[in-house]
Amino acid sequence: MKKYDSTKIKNISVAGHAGSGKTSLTEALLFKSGTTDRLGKVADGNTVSDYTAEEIKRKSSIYTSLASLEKDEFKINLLDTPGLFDYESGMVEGISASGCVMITVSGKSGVKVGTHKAYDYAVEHGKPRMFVVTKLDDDNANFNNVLTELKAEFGPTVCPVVVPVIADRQIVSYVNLIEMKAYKYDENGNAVETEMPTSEVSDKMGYRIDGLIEAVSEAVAETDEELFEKFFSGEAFTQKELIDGIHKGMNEGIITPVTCVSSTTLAGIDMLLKEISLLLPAPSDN
Ligand SMILES: Nc1nc2c(ncn2[C@@H]2O[C@H](COP(=O)(O)OP(=O)(O)O)[C@@H](O)[C@H]2O)c(=O)[nH]1
Ligand SMILES: [Mg+2]
Repeated sequence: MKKYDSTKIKNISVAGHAGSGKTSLTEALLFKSGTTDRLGKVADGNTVSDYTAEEIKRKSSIYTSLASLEKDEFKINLLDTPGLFDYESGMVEGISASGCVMITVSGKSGVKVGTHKAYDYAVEHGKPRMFVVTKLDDDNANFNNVLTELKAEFGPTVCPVVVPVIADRQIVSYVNLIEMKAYKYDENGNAVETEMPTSEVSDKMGYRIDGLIEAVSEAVAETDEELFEKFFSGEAFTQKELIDGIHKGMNEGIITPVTCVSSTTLAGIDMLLKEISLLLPAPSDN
């Protein structure tokens, strides 16, 4: 592995309720970035993170484990923390050692005690945070409900940056609200650009895509006086302004981005890797 200076290293802890998909997400990120050549499963006891005999037996993380990947010019260190309450000290250690916290929330079961714990520890330790809604491939996943819950529980800093487009109860594509582009995923989790949803489709989802794009700009406008003026003059932000604004807003704790994935089908994992590289802080930011 190359040597990296501190501006090019990102230390991220993966925290959240037990069973919300932290270990599977870590595994998916390692695989999609080309760091590993197979996608391990918690149930099969062959993930990078849960490697001790006891963890394999319990099918659950007990210890915090470190995995690294390379993306763009960055070295990304992922600290997969245990979510079980008995091992809570592991989560606290992981969060305090990292530069930011990726909080997993199950797309099926939503916000739980462990979600609040992870968020509160992150705030307490002054760490920027983001939410990753997992398990979107599951028939019982409901992104809209989880997003509504996140906004209700964690307030107006919550800002979606990737959302699924749902028609006839199926996910047809994912919209990246920063790029303003829609992607479909093939069976290998590779993205193919597709058309943005029509307003008819958007109307039925419980969230309107144009409203969400506007909300991202509004959140970014709050991060800087010049951007605030630009927003109110009705001018659209460039992609760079959106990215830099979210990055700054995260560092100041006034933006908590939300993205969504399936660690099983790998849908959304490439976008999350991009967000890690573009939005999340490096140690030099602090
Ligand atoms: N269908 C589906 N199941 C998932 C996904 N991510 C995790 N799971 C399952 O959810 C359970 C808990 O996942 P795990 O990664 O161990 O969660 P952790 O306790 O937060 O580390 C396991 O049975 C996983 O196979 C996903 O994206 N889709
Ligand atoms: Mg785990």
